[in-house]
Amino acid sequence: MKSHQLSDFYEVDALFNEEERAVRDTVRQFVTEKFMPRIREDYRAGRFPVELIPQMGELGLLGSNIEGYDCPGMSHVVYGIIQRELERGDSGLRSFSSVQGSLVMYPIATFGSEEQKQRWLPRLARGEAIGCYGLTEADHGSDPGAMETTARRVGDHWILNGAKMWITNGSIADLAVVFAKTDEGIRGFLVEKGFEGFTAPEIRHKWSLRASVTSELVFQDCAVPAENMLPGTSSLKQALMCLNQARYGIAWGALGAAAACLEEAMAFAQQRIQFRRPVASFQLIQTKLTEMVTELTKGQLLALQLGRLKDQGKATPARVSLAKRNNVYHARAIARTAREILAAGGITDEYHSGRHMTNLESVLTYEGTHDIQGLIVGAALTGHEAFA
Ligand code: TGC
Ligand code: FAD
Repeated sequence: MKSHQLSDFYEVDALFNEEERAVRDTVRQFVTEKFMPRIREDYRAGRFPVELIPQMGELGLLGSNIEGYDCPGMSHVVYGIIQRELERGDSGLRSFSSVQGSLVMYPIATFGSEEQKQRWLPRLARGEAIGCYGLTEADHGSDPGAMETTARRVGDHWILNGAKMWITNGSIADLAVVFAKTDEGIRGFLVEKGFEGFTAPEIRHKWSLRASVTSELVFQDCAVPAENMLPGTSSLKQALMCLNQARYGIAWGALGAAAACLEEAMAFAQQRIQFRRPVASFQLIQTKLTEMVTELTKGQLLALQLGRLKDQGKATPARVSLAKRNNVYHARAIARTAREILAAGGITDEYHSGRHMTNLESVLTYEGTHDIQGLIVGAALTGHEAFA
């Protein structure tokens, strides 16, 4: 079976319209031609390919579903397809786009002042400015409402103190969207690179997402001008609204990583000879491949229907969490099974499945862990919150 038939077994892509198919092909070509030739070296070096950012902007891959202010204004399904094709390359490439679009441009577009939108959105869409999103702290991950970072109003400034942890893009960002506790509740702030009292040291030596920048954000009496507060923020709710956007993209993105692993495992199984036969001819390998195709296909149907619901304004947080939870979990299982089929070779970077496998460990954890997504769905189903 040809690889596109294998990774689209139920012809789900045939349900795409012309624009959706065109975007899929453009992003796949970009990833194949510009990203794949360099990912091994970037991953080994622990480096994000910043050189590709302007082209991502040109292609409309940054904040593709944000409208106005020179942003692409495409549908949520198109946004999902973009995330899927980026993550076929690497979860770190998709992370960059997720953070820029869903966690930086979305809050500015939704909670920002007219001046903030005009100043930042066009530059972020073009990739001329890079953003990051600071919610998590070292001691407060799943429970961000317990954050300790504070912002105190002094004259025409807010003074920020505290630290955020595990922040994607942190050290390369021109702008950090940071949530902090104030006397009036949790509010969002636009903290700019170079503000006195603000540093963003990079976290090195990761096993996972090595081609993505992860950092700490430290605020020591950092003075942020009053006009940099996001006026539409007043509680944790607005921070959580951003997460719905990014979790939605991840539900699609994980499918890209899974498809890449499936295709790699199948190609290997067909050409690898043991006991005088291709290993693809063994029953145990075939049931592994069947399981992989089954879960990928189910995930694709889930993502597309979620996308159509989102375009109709019906993607509730629980619907988004269900898809993020399911698709990442099964993508991780698919990547592990691919590595198993690749056997010894699969533990080296001659193959990509091992890289996807370790990346997906982060994806399962960030944007709310697998179990937190389960509790979000459980609360919506039963009416009983079980977080504490
Ligand atoms: P809780 O009391 O339940 O909620 C507070 C208020 O917010 C409302 N709400 C939501 N609104 C919109 N969307 C959602 N998903 C919402 N979830 C809750 C809720 O209705 C309430 O509103 P109101 O009007 O009554 O005030 O809040 P809680 O403190 O009990 O926490 C709930 C919980 C555990 C679900 C939440 O905090 C959570 O989702 N925890 C997981 C944390 C997380 O996902 N962090 C992600 C950080 S960003 C990241 O990982 C980026 S990775 C980027 C990359 O590289 O791709
Ligand atoms: P904890 O919350 O300490 O959880 C520990 C364990 O306890 C987990 O298994 C969890 O599922 C479980 N647990 C917690 N609460 C419960 C409960 N009530 N019931 C049952 N089990 C529970 N954050 C940002 O703000 N911005 C970013 O850009 C960002 N990027 C990231 C990039 C990477 C590579 C990584 C790894 C993380 C990133 N994060 C970011 C942080 C991420 O969102 C958190 O790691 C995640 O929310 C989990 O928090 P934690 O690691 O502190 O785990």
